[in-house]
Amino acid sequence: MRFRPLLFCICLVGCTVDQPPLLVEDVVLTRPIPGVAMGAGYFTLRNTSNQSIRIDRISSPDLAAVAMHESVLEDGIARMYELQEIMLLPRSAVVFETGGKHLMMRYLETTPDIVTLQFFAGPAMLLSVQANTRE
Ligand SMILES: [Cu+2]
Repeated sequence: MRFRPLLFCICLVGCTVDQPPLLVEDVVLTRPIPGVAMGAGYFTLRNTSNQSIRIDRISSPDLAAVAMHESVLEDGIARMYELQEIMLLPRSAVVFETGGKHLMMRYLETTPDIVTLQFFAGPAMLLSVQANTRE
């Protein structure tokens, strides 16, 4: 019982010193377009480690469905493809932005003000972030 506060302090120090290898920055989640209940997600994913990171699924408990897409121009026509995975090379970043890679988000009946996004590599959740939805 006497040693518990000390152990707690050690844990706190350890947690703050360790920088997570995967970061997400500048998250923008658009609210649903009327009639289709779809929104888009944009952000920068940053791998701060010396190893590659593969993300094969992004999910959310606050949304009906989430998919990773990429927009491409083919013969002047914009098309979207679903991405099966995102590979982040060591110490690199991948940007999800308008006209490129993006998240397609299918909303539930009510639009949440805050959405949690969970990034997975197989069964392992690498990162969980919360962001506000906006027009
Ligand atoms: Cu899309």
